[in-house]
Amino acid sequence: MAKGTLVQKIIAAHLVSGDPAKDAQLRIRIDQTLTQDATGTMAYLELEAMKTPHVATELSVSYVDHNMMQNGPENRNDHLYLQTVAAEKGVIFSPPGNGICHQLHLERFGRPGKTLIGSDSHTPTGGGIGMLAIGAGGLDVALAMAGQPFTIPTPKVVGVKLTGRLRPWVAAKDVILKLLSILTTKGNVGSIVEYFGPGVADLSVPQRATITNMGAELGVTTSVFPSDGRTREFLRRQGREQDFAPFGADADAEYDRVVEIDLDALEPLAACPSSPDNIKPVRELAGIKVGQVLVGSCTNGGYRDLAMLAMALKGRRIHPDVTFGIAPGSRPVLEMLCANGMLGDLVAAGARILEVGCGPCIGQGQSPADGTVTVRTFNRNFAGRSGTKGDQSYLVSPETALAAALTGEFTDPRTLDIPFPAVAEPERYTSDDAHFQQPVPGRGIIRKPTIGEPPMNTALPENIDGVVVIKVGDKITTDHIMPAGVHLKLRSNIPAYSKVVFECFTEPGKPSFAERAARVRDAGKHGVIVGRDSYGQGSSREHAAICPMYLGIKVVAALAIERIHRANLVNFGIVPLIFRDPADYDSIAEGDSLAFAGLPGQLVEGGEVRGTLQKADGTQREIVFTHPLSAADIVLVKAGGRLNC
Ligand code: MIC
Ligand code: SF4
Repeated sequence: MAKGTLVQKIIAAHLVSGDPAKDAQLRIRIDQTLTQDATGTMAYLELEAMKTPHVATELSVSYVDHNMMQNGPENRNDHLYLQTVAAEKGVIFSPPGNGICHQLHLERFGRPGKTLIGSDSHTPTGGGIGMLAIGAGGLDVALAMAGQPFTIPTPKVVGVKLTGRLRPWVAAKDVILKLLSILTTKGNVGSIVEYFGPGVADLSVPQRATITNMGAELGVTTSVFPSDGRTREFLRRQGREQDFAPFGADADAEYDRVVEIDLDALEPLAACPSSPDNIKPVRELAGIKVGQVLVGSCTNGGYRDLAMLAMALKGRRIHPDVTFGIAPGSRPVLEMLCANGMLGDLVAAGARILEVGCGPCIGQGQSPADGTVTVRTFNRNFAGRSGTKGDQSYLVSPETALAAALTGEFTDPRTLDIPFPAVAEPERYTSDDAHFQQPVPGRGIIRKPTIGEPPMNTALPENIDGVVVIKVGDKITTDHIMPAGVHLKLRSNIPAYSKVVFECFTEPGKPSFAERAARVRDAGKHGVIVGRDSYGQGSSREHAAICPMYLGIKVVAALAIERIHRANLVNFGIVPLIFRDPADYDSIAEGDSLAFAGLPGQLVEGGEVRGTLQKADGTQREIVFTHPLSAADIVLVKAGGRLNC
C-alpha cells in the first residue's frame, strides 16, 4: 500500500489482521459507528439478533433524519424503536429535528485519526475532519457495534494535490464536481482519495466535508483530508479543541496515482441529469429555465452555505417562477441563523424553510413539476430520485443555486451583479448537546407491529437451477433496485418493501420483478439478476440485497459490482459473480436459464465458476465467471449469509 500516506498511518494504527503489502483485504478496528433511521432499524434488529447486550465501540450514535414525513404511523414507530433500543444498547440517540447524521457527526463527534463506519454511504463526510470514515451496510455496522473488526479492500491511495485558492463564487462543491469529471463514478472501487498540497489550507473543515461527502459518488472506499491548523480551529469553534490531534502524510508520501486540481483555475460546475459525473461548466448551461432550487443535504446544509445565501439575498427577492426550499443540515445551524437574523432574511427573500433533515434529497417531498428543471445542492441526481419520473435534476454549489434562484435560469454566479458574500466562520458554533439522548437502560424496547424481523436465508443449495429474472444495464444504483421516496417508510417491513424491487423497470400491465421472482421461486427454481458495469452504485441500503434475497434471488452476475453492495450481497447469502468475458453479458436475455451445478464446491478463493446458459430455443453453452469472494466471504455465502453463522 502507498507509503507515508495519511491513509496508511490510520490503517496501521487500527490494523487487526492482514498485511497491506500482500493481502487483498484488511481487517481494521472501528472506534465509532453511526446509523440513520432508514437503515438503522434493520441494523439494530440485527444487533438484537446477535444477542449483543451493549455496544463495544468508543462511541455509537443513532440519528433520525431520513424518515420524517410521518404520513402514517410507520416513521414514528421506527423512531420509538430506535430511541428505546439505543437506550438499552448504550447508543447515543439523536431525535428527529436534530439534524442530518453526517452534519451533526462532523460538528459534535468527529475526531481526527479515528475510524468510523456508518450505515449510510455518505459517512466519508467525516474525512473532512481527518477521520477514516466509511459507509457500510447495516449488518456490518451492527457487527462493528458488537466489537467486530471491519473488512476493507487493501486500498490504492489516489492523492489529490490541491494548489491555489478558490476564487469568489467558486465553491468546495466545484472541487468535488471537478474530481468527478476526472475520475467518474466508475472504476474506483477499492481506492481511497487523500487530499494534500498547499491548497488544502485554503479550505475550512466544512468545505473539506462537502468534498469528502460527495466523494461517495466516486465509488471509492472513502476520502480523507489531513488534520491541521484549520481542523484545530474548527474544533475550537465547536468548543472541543481537546479532540484535536494533528495527522498528515509524510512529505515524501508515495501515492498510487496523483491528480492535481488548481483551485485558482476552477469555475462553477454542475452535474447534469442523471449522474453525478455528468459534469458541465455552468456557463454552458446559462439560460436554461429553472423551476425549483433546493439548498441543503449533508453536502451543503452547513452554516457557511446558508449564511452565504442569507447575506446575498438580504433585501432581494427570488425569481417568481422559482420555488426555493432550504433544509438546514442541523439544529445548531438553524439556531444560529435564527439568532443572527439571517433566517428572517431568507424568509423575506421568498425561501420556503423545510424541516432540518434529509427531506427532498431522498424524495421526501418537494418533487418538481413534470418537464421542469430542478437545481439542487445535493449529491445525487439519479433518475427519479426526486419523486418525479423523467426528472431533470442538476447538482450545483450553493453559489450557483443562489444565481438560479435570483434569475430563474442557469446563471454563472460570477456574472451576478452583487458583491460576493464572504462568510466568516462563527467565533463559536452553537452546540446544544442536551438534544442528544444519552443511553439509560431499563425502560424496555418499544417495537410496534410495523417493524418486522430481519428475514433469514437458507444455505446455498448444491445446484442452482437459475432463471434470469431481470437483465439491466450499466450503473444500476441501489435507488433503482430499492426505490426510496414514497416507499421509504417500508424500510422496517421487508415483505411489503420487497414488492417494489426494481419498480422503475416495471412496464405498465406487465408483471413486476417481485411477481416474476415469486413465479421462479414457486416453480422450485432460483432467481438470478444480471447487471452490467458498476452494479449497485450509490446508497448503502442493504435492502437492495435483503429484499431480492427475500424474493429468492441466489446469484447476481455483472461486469463489476460496487463495494458496499457486494458486501451486502455476501452478508445476505447472494453470490456475486463477475463475467470473465464481458461479451457473455450480451448473449443473455431475461427468462434464460442459468444453472450452476455444485456451486458451493465451485466457490474457491481466486477461482472461477462455470454455469450453463440455456436459451429459450434449447441451445446451451458454458459461461465462465470469476468472483471477488475471500475465504471468509465464501463461508458466509455458503451458509446463506451472516445471520446463519
Ligand atoms: C442516500 O443518500 O441515498 C441515503 C438515503 O442516505 C442512503 C441510505 C439509505 O438508503 O437509507 C445512503 O446514502 O446510503
Ligand atoms: Fe440524507 Fe441526502 Fe445525505 Fe443521504 S445524501 S444522508 S438522503 S442528506
